Amino acid sequence: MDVWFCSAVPVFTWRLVFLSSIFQGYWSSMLDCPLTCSCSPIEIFCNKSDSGNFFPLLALQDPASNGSNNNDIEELFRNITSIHIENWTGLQILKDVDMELYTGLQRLTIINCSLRTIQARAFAQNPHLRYMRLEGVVFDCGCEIRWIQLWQLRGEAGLHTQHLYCKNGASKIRLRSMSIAQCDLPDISVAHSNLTVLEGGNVVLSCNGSGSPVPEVDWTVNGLHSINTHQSNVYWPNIHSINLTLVNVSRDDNGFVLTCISENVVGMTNVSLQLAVLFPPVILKLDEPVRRHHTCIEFTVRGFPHPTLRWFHKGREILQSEYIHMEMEYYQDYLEGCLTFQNPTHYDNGNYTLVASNSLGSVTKTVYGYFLEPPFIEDDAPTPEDEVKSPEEDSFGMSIAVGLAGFGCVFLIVIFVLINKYSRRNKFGIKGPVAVISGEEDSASPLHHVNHGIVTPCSLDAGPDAVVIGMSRIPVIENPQYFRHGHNCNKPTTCDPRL
Ligand SMILES: *[C@@H]1O[C@H](CO)[C@@H](O)[C@H](O)[C@H]1NC(C)=O
Ligand SMILES: *[C@@H]1O[C@H](CO)[C@@H](O)[C@H](O)[C@H]1NC(C)=O
Ligand SMILES: *[C@@H]1O[C@H](CO)[C@@H](O)[C@H](O)[C@H]1NC(C)=O
Ligand SMILES: *[C@@H]1O[C@H](CO)[C@@H](O)[C@H](O)[C@H]1NC(C)=O
Ligand SMILES: *[C@@H]1O[C@H](CO)[C@@H](O)[C@H](O)[C@H]1NC(C)=O
Ligand SMILES: *[C@@H]1O[C@H](CO)[C@@H](O)[C@H](O)[C@H]1NC(C)=O
Ligand SMILES: *[C@@H]1O[C@H](CO)[C@@H](O)[C@H](O)[C@H]1NC(C)=O
Ligand SMILES: *[C@@H]1O[C@H](CO)[C@@H](O)[C@H](O)[C@H]1NC(C)=O
Ligand SMILES: *[C@@H]1O[C@H](CO)[C@@H](O)[C@H](O)[C@H]1NC(C)=O
Ligand SMILES: *[C@@H]1O[C@H](CO)[C@@H](O)[C@H](O)[C@H]1NC(C)=O
Ligand SMILES: CC(=O)N[C@H]1CO[C@H](CO)[C@@H](O)[C@@H]1O
Repeated sequence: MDVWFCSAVPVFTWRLVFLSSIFQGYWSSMLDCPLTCSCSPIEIFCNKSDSGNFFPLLALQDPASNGSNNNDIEELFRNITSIHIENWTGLQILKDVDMELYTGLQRLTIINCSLRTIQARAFAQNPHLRYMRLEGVVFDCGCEIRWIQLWQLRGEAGLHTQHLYCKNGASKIRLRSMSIAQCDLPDISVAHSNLTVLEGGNVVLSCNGSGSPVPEVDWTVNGLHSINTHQSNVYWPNIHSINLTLVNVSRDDNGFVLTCISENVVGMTNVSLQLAVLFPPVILKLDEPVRRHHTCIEFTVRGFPHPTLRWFHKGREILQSEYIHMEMEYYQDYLEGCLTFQNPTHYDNGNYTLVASNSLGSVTKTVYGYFLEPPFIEDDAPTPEDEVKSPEEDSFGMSIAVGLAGFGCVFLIVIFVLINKYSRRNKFGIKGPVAVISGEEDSASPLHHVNHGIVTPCSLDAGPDAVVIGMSRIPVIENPQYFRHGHNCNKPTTCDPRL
């Protein structure tokens, strides 16, 4: 932003004199306050008569320091929230260039100046302006100030509480009662409401602005990806028409909001429509399973209309269950998510195929999912490879199993001893050694391993009076392989009740 042009005219005098102590540091090194004003970082207050015909602007002190300080200067101007001008007899017109630097302005007071008009859209860059006090101001009646009348009627910027006047030749009338022919807000009409178009297609969007004075019309296309051209035409007396042509419409414009603006000296109207661009699905990402809270095959699919997703494994469609299900979220025309597995086993290893389809097409992609090595089927002692699988879990599970088994065995021995000692009745007996129950029959089942209890390795084939109730199950040991570790206790040395 070029600050220098604003201060080009009568700035030199200010610069010489007014180096106020209000300014500190680089503030004073860059900008000066107008001579007849007093300034603070947030306010410009001018209550002394001045005959200059310009709006008070902070003056750039050292024009040579260009570019590098622009951000600081912008911030200096943005920090000004209040401007007060009084008795400035030369100030007749307020223009948008006067106001556009003060982007943070909230209050503007103009008293006893000879202001005759304020440009329409003068405050286009002052979105925070919420109070304007215009006292002792007599405008020139005319279409140019109709917008102020509309602001007053709408109660914008506090104008509805003020007495505003305009001068029509010799007579001074209330602004409220000013009546100007052919001076109204423009109307706008667009051929479409929302628009749906196939990717690669072409489309023409027609927008008419009408009114008196004849408005300017334009489409805002900032950020639009598709190639676009504008073509305008005026239909006398009062229609300005503009065609926006989009060529080879891009999928990146799906959801884009196009706005047509119609503007004349009285004000601006606009209308917006949303573009929907249809395109067949693409699978942007399909990753091998990763272990998080659950195990997840991550995917990103894009398409519009939003595609439906199906998964296949070993030639069969995967039906959602509590063990395998899909979680996903929509973001514009993207679908991102996970095919989630709960405690997958070697049984789940294999290719997973994602099929994404919408009305425009279908696409597939396959990823190999490797979860676990198949367990050993042989009944022998566990091999080291088996144990390498997940060391921490193994050792933890093993210590629990061994502990529980040991406890069970000791308990049994105690019971056995007690029984032998106190109950010599011959009907009571324990048949043979401890039964061994193999876990292998469970281990091949992929889905039934969650939370299934495992029968204690030391379960006792006891008679009806046996006291071992409660010992028959060891809770929640997930991996069937742990089970084998638990078998240690069936070795005669540790577990034989006859010991
Ligand atoms: C201008 O404002 C200052 C501070 O509010 C005040 O002291 C001074 O008297 C005013 N000058 C005039 C001419 O009103
Ligand atoms: C603008 O105001 C903010 C806070 O109100 C302050 O931190 C910043 O230093 C000011 N900038 C300048 C250039 O005065
Ligand atoms: C404004 O100017 C008029 C004459 O030009 C003067 O009488 C009046 O006191 C001034 N008011 C202020 C506040 O400076
Ligand atoms: C406006 O100026 C007139 C003279 O031109 C003066 O009498 C009046 O007091 C001024 N009003 C204000 C608010 O400065
Ligand atoms: C724009 O105005 C022309 C001329 O009156 C008319 O033919 C056309 O249908 C209008 N288009 C829209 C979108 O209103
Ligand atoms: C246009 O699309 C937007 C967003 O999808 C929706 O809110 C609006 O209601 C639609 N307008 C019409 C006229 O269909
Ligand atoms: C805009 O397009 C319509 C049809 O799509 C056409 O009738 C009209 O002449 C075009 N207007 C301009 C200004 O190109
Ligand atoms: C349309 O755009 C796509 C990319 O968005 C490009 O690959 C293709 O060549 C374009 N087609 C034409 C006819 O320009
Ligand atoms: C459209 O008009 C509304 C209300 O007047 C306004 O808030 C919005 O900023 C305008 N949009 C554009 C792109 O100018
Ligand atoms: C998985 O698919 C690949 C090709 O995509 C194929 O080479 C491989 O044999 C398949 N594996 C299985 C277990 O089906
Ligand atoms: C006169 C002056 O300082 N000119 C500088 C303006 O900024 C550019 C880059 O920011 C410098 O290269 C000029 O020397």
